[in-house]
Amino acid sequence: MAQEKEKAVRSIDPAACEMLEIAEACGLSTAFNRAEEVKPCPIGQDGACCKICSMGPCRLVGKTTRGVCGATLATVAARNFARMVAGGASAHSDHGRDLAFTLIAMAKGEAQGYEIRDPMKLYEVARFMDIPTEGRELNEIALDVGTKALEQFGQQRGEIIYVRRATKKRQQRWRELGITPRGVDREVVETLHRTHEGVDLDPEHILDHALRTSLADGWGGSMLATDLSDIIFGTPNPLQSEANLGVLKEDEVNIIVHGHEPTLSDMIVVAAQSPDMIEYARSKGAKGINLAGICCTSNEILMRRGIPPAGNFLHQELAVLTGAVEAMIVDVQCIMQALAELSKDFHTELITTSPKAKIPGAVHIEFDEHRALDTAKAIVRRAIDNYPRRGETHIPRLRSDVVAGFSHEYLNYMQGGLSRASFRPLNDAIIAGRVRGAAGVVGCNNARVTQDEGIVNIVRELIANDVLVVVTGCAAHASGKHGYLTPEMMANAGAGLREVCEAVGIPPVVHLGSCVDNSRILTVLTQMATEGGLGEDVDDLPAVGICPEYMCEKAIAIGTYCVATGAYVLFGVGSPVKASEEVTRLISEGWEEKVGGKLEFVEDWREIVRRSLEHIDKKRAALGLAAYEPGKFGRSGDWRMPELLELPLEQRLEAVYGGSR
Ligand code: MSK
Repeated sequence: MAQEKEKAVRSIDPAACEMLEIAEACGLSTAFNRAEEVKPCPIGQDGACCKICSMGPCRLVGKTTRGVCGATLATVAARNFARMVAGGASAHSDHGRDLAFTLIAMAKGEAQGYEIRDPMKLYEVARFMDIPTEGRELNEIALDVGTKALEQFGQQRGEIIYVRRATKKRQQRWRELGITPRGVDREVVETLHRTHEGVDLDPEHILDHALRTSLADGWGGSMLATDLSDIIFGTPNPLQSEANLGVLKEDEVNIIVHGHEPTLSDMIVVAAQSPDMIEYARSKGAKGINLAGICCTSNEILMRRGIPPAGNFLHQELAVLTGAVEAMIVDVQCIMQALAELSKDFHTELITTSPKAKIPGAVHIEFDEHRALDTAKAIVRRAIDNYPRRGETHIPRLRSDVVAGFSHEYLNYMQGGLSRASFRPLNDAIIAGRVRGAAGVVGCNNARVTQDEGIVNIVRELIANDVLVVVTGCAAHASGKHGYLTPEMMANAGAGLREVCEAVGIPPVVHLGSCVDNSRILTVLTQMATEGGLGEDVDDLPAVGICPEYMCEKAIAIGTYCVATGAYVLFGVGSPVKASEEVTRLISEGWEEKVGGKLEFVEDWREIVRRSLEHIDKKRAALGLAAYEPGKFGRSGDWRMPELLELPLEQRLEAVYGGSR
């Protein structure tokens, strides 16, 4: 499945390589060396191990083609896959559920420190949910929105409300296939039931329900998480920041927030920026308090508050290794248990905060939104108290400028201002061939492949071939660390794409947010499909989804809901259903016949690029668009580039974004 790696290619990020040398010199373990020491089980890796009952585990390899109960390889692989989707959908959706609880508490005046930061979005969501707004107080509307959102999780019959946002054609297709999600929890529970020993034993039937469960995530839990976050914390607008371990500071209290949820981290930002906390930090000899992020908690506060990311998934241990982190505050998801052990070798305090997630060896300070600011201040104070205990430090001097935080609302706005906001300019650019197509590059790092290599190479090749790229999750952090989230990256884009980016004022690689914000990609794709000129549904679009370095179940759920929405999705690393040719075919050609999208696992990033471009060109041809011609466009705006690249970043941003930053 995954490629065997030499130590020299553990990462293409020089900051990571620098820290890994230090880890090695100190004899400290990280995921990078553990991935070399702990060999993956080849049977489980390929989806051929069944361990859902105690007659097993049954390993379906060689001449063993059935388990003790008679389950076939295809049934076993399909069950394993469906359970991954259910696990991923649960994680995103529980995140969304908690935001509904926060919104309700806030509306009742019980959530200390929170306020509605985007009332426009509240009105928009309320109208969408058929909640009356006229003559009502914001908090009354917010209470109804939160309650309605919460109902989506426990709903037993009917359709979750957000499927109405899909194209009419797509909604119809889901209904005909019987895969429209009824309620988030219902679909997840049904997956676990169907994949229990001796229930649903038809691989295709199991996978149909995996599609339904994934839709409950993408068009349910995740989309709600995004919308409710925008209401509570603000809808992102582009802003400037920096990325990589070099954002840590030698002379300030460094606090890292890590995980996925914005609820506590947003309050940590408020606490860390409060004058009393800054004064307290100074009293301990620090010049101030420096916040940074890891994983998707980082994306949440990057795109709304400009807090710099210290890195992606595989950077979490490397941040502790700098010796400069006073506290690492974690919530849920993607948090390595190894952090607790590693932190003991430094002064870093690992603090768990979610009632759902404890780590042996970590300090647990439970977060409760009813006393959010008090909890945040207590945590920040604890980090400050830890500053005098700091020993020797080693912070790599590597950081890159980033422009982040493009919500789909802002992309609309950029393409026509307040009065004519639309996706018309982008659609026209694709129709004309200036932009060849679009790609979403998303997902994690995986210690079994070279960190950032797949992500960065794919992004580079796509923009050079005039494909507009949007990024989320740890792929967004990889793009940021390697300088791809800056306007100057236009210089590496194909001439047509560069021209469009200059005209609209977007970089060729657009930061769209966190993992739950992959729902923003669904919204963008749907809007492109309904705008006109590019077919009638998402599967007509010259667009692809790519997850080059996936690591967790959430990525599988995301990939599956994108396929169910009509996208061609390519994953790197290796296939979790490789052992079964039947399941491999069912999720690719089989799903393409059903829903227009397909899922493929391809280890080589070059082949991912090749298949992506081939697919985009095939869709262009099916739409009757002119064949893509590199070099045909791009002369009208090129004159600005040399001049722009001479300018300091601040002035470049001003020239590209003007007053809209
Ligand atoms: S954080 S799910 S490693 S993208 Fe969203 Fe990164 Fe993957 Fe976690």
